[in-house]
Amino acid sequence: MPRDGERHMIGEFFAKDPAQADKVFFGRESHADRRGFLRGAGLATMSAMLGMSIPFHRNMPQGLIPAAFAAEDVLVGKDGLTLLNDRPVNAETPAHLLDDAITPTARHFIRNNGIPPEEVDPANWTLTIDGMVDNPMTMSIDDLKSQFEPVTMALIIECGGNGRWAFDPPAKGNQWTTGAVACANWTGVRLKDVLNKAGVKSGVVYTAHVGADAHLSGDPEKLPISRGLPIGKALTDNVLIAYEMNGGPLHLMNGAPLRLVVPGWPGSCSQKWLTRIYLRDIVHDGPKMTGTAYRVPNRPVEPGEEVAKEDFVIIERMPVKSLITSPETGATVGKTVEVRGHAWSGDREVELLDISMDFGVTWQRATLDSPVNEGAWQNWRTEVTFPQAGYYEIWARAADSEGEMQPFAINWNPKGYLNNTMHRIAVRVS
Ligand SMILES: Nc1nc2c(c(=O)[nH]1)N[C@H]1C(S)=C(S)[C@@H](COP(=O)(O)O)O[C@H]1N2
Ligand SMILES: [Mo]
Repeated sequence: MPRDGERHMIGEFFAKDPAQADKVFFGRESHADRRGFLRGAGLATMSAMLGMSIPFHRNMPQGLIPAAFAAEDVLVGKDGLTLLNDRPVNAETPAHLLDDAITPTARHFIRNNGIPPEEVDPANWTLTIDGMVDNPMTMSIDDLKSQFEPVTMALIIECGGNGRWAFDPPAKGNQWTTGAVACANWTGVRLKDVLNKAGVKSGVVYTAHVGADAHLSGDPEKLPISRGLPIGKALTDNVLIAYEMNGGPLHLMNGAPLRLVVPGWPGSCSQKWLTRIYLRDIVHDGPKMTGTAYRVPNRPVEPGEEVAKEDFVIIERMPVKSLITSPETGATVGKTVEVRGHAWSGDREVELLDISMDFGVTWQRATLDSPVNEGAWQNWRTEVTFPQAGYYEIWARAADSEGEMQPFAINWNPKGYLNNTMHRIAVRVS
């Protein structure tokens, strides 16, 4: 095994400068070029780090980081997640492991932009509220618990890039399939209550969030990510500062001991390892708020189209979407099977969920539960009877209270956000 520092080198290189890393290791000039392979200096470096040659290096898919470099210990306390990157740690949950109405802590996906704090002490953790407030405050977690009404809610966190793997031309970043979404039970206090106690000054337009994780470069002056919310969103009832996850402590990778949970908006709004929120009279301009991060074009664009920076807008609510969590894709089932899953739509309610087993020619309506609270996903189920043995696909399609329905074709955008195409699974009927 390579030494610890080296082990992370490749992952870090890809994280910092994916275009350059692609060029060095795979000889690709652009992400549209799928013919890249490991060669030249890139191959030499990788082989040197492994301490031996890679006989089948020509078969390695573009961008593949050898499993030998992936730390085995980064998913402690997680169950069955797929590791997409080990520095920063990014791991998603296979759809069939998201079958529970409430996602167990061990199955909540992980999306890190930087390096999490190694140890956290809930007893000495503080949260500062400042910026444009009447009374700046610094509170311990015990202060939060004693001064504000505790609330427990089932809340969805979904990464803005969930589904990015399907983009063609591909988009840089984590190649999430369907598993960067979860709905855990979060206990905490309302952000609204805390901000109102601090006193929101007139003229405030945005919040700004700060966490205790470190930038990948190790530069202590840099934050890996600092996003914010329009003040109107921050003052809604289901935005929580959470100190408990599923009745227990937060998992360290999910932001222990304190985080924001902003359901229905890109997961990046839900700052982990939360230490500070300050209020601003401008749209927050922290890392990953500006440029094209978490932004989409203000109009539909052609796949591969170049979009001018000024035509990008900040993503707010996440679109209508659903997931089939049972059966597991690829399963062999009997002639009649219960199909079930979840559906959600940021800031809205899902009104119907249809499934098809004949490639979208006919659809059957599933039984759809109401959300247990605003910001939770909705469970659905239906029984399907197949006409005869053979290969089938089951497709699921949700529509929400505004009539927005999941599309079949991807709504391509340069950064690979908001893919809410229908979920498809394969089943074999014996
Ligand atoms: N401090 C901090 N907060 C963060 C991030 C991060 O890298 N650092 N990642 C954000 C992103 S992009 C997402 S999608 C969610 C993921 O939350 P999870 O890792 O608990 O699933 O956390 C958000 N909060
Ligand atoms: Mo994210």
